[in-house]
Amino acid sequence: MGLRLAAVLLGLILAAGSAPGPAPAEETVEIRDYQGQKLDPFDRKYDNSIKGPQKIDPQAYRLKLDGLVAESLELKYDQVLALPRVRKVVIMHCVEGWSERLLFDGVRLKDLLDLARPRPEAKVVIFWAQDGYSSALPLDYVLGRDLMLASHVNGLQLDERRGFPFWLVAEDKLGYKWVRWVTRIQLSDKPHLGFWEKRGYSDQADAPQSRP
Ligand SMILES: Nc1nc2c(c(=O)[nH]1)N[C@H]1C(S)=C(S)[C@@H](COP(=O)(O)O)O[C@H]1N2
Ligand SMILES: [Mo]
Repeated sequence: MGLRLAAVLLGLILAAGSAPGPAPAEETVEIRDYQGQKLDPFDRKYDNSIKGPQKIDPQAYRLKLDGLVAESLELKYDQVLALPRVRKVVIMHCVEGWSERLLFDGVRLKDLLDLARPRPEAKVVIFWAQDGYSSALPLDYVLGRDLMLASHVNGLQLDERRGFPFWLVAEDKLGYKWVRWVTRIQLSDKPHLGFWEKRGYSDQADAPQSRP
């Protein structure tokens, strides 16, 4: 093998080695066991969402970032996915008493927000969804807890039921903070009561610490 070819091959191997693993979109088999942890299934029969599953056209979809930001943005699905990918097992607790342990792939909210640059007055992050649903979290919490916006669950791309294109992984907060079908992320200096918060559910929404 020529030296030149060897160098090219080495370059390819190094590039492959530094990639964050196989792109989740290429995975077709659901992951149900991850690093020794049993995961709950991607598919579920029930859906408690206010208007049921949402159909979003991936081509027409734009994620809006606006409000108290230096630069308002509209990002395509692929532009969001081009950010550094993160993968994590997280448990979601619904206020009704059930919970789900799932493997999430997505991007950091911090990386997304960095693109729009929140103004110093911004204190609250409001997540809006295709079905008109919303919920909000303190900016400090979103950044401090290093929350992610998920595109995949158990290695599979989100679907109409799970929340395609993006599902907020509101770690340690109750399920109603986990906004699905996210279409807009708005920065504000005022508290915002979301769909369930307006109907009397806690805006703090702390989840139980663990699941038996
Ligand atoms: N856009 C949107 N996101 C939503 C909801 C909703 O109705 N609309 N329901 C929330 C609630 S209450 C829970 S527990 C989780 C999971 O809801 P599911 O049980 O209907 O899957 O999604 C959350 N995200
Ligand atoms: Mo819920």
